[in-house]
Amino acid sequence: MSEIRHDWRVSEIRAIHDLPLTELVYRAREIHRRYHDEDAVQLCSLLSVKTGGCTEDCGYCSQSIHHETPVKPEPLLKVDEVVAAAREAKEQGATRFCMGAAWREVKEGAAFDRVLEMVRQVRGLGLETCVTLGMLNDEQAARLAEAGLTAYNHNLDTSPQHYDRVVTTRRFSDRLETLDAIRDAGIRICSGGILGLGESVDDRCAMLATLAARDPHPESIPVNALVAIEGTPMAGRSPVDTVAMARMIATARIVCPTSMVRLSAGRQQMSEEGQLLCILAGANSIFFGERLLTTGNPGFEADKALLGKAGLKPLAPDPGAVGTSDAA
Ligand code: SAM
Ligand code: DTB
Ligand code: SF4
Repeated sequence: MSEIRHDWRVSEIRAIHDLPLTELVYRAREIHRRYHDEDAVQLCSLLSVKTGGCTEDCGYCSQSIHHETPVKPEPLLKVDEVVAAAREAKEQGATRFCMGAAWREVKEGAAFDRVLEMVRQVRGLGLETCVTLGMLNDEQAARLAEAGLTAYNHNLDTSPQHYDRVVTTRRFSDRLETLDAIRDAGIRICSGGILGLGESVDDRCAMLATLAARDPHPESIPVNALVAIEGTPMAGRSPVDTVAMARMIATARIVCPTSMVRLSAGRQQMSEEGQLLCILAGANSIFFGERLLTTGNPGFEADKALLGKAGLKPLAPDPGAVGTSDAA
């Protein structure tokens, strides 16, 4: 039977998730070695190009107008500022650059035109280029594809059942529709979730089942640990257990063998050993640089030292993702 399946039952995923950690990690590594470089970790940098003032009410987010958080709304960055940050990330060793905007959805007009120009220029540096701009229609997805976008990030965040306890201003089905628009435009999908939103283990497995049901699987699955932000409804939650992160990552690796599984938000709250356990469990990417969107992340030097200590190397650029015609 093929290992690439789209008919995973939640109970099957749960059985894998609950294996003894040693066996779970062993199985994840077997799959990992078959489909991925054994000792390479992709370094991705992240930049908030439009911060705060978002009309959605996502319970975890510092950028929602529904919560009083320390984040001050800021206008859309200028193209040159973004390109300078992308160039710096590339010099440090990043091969992928992700730009986030605190929008409920993309709107036509000058702001979207500017984001398209950011995509063109970042892609022109020879970096994989990802954006996360909220909901999107077919025509907007096509324009992003034409600008050279590699991937679009749009997280499911949690299970369909738990979704309305986290966000009430949109539906889970809205998320799936945006994923369809991205796929139809030929853009790679980056979609994952967050641990620590009060979900059950079955919710985590149900989210993975929803991702795995997509054909093809999302090329990229970020696994975030909640960064509990002052002023949000999730403030004061206890930090996500590292072993729970490792279990989720290993399960994602087994259920979606070819996907990049990304150890995303929450690393600053983890020990070095905890982060390495997640990499051992099948994560092959980290966010690289001292900022995520509005919160901190270990800096370039700390991460180079961590990978060096573990004998891991930065993943080389993927010619399939950045093309060969770049004047990089
Ligand atoms: N507004 C767009 C959207 O929601 O799709 C893009 C930006 S949004 C900040 C990108 C993703 O970051 C969210 O889907 C969520 O998964 C993740 N995220 C946001 N705040 C977080 C937090 N405090 N802890 C962990 N992950 C978070
Ligand atoms: C993803 O899954 N995680 C990133 C990226 N995609 C856009 C965002 C993490 C945000 C963490 C909280 C913050 O910095 O505001
Ligand atoms: Fe934050 Fe994105 Fe939700 Fe807006 S849509 S509140 S930016 S996570």
